[in-house]
Amino acid sequence: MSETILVIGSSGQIGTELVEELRNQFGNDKVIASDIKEPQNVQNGPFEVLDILNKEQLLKIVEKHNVKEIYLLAALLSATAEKNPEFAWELNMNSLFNVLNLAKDGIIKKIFWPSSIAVFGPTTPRENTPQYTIMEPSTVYGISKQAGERWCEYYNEKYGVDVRSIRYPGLIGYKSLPGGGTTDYAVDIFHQAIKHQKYECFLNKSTRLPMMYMADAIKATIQIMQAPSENIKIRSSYNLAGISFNPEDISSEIKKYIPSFSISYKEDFRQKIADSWPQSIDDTNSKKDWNWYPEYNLESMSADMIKNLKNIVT
Ligand code: NAD
Ligand code: AKB
Repeated sequence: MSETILVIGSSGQIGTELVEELRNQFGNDKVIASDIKEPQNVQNGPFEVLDILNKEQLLKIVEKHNVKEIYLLAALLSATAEKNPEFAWELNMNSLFNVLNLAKDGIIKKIFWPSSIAVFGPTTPRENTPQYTIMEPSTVYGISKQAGERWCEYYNEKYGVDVRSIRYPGLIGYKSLPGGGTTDYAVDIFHQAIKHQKYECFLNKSTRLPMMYMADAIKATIQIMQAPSENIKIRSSYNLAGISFNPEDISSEIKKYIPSFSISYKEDFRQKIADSWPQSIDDTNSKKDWNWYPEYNLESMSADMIKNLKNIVT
């Protein structure tokens, strides 16, 4: 049987788009989608219900499909994790161990596991945050991502596991909805602008955060996985930069297309999380090691979001 790729957490914001693009590039039957919940949209290819915390179920699916590469996307994100810290730790860490151990045992060959800008904390330099810097995350999500990075590097050094990782910024796309993060406002704002011409933002107007258009994030994810192993010099996780903006910047951009749009502000607990994160990221190492470059800026991203969402949102 030919080798396949397994995407775990395929029904989420990133998984929905990643499965589509992997299938475009490698063929529908080569990509096995899996999630604890069924996908909302029809995906043209195999799907398995999988609870990543169930090691036996994972092994069965890996053997059934001769899986050799895993993209592990199942996790609780920053805002949801703060509401259930113990479970967030269990899911975010044990999912990673279950997959790392499959590679350690020689059953699979390659892993993609995403980290996040949440690995940084209030003591990190916030502008142009370097690859190597102070990392004292103050959220359970950030702590789990930082620990995950350490474990990825450890498994690579001790057991030769080929694991690759990116510290994604907040991701924005029109094909799927975000799953409980602090940067979710930057997707919701487009939906509300088209539906109701107004948006109440849970972050204040000057909260500048690193963000990226989903098309760029998917490109980076597949690019780092396709790069020759010797080019991947960092086995914890790579900084990745796209666009930095605050709610006021994105609101001005939306007004170019929807002049009646208005934004109001009502901070909630996510403000404190956002205040602990960088405002912009230095991704020199990604550019140097595996030729990363982003294609979208705030203007082109907003234009594409609005053009596509106008056909979807009613
Ligand atoms: P999401 O919440 O949209 O999707 C996660 C998916 O995992 C969901 O479909 C969920 O049903 C599934 N899942 C949850 N528990 C599971 C379990 N026990 N077994 C199998 N599946 C399970 O998240 P996302 O935005 O797609 O993020 C994917 C990964 O990327 C996460 O590790 C996240 O931390 C990371 N990341 C995302 C962003 C972003 O802006 N979206 C930014 C930085 C990092
Ligand atoms: C979140 O807000 O939790 C995510 C992330 C930046 O990791 N989008």
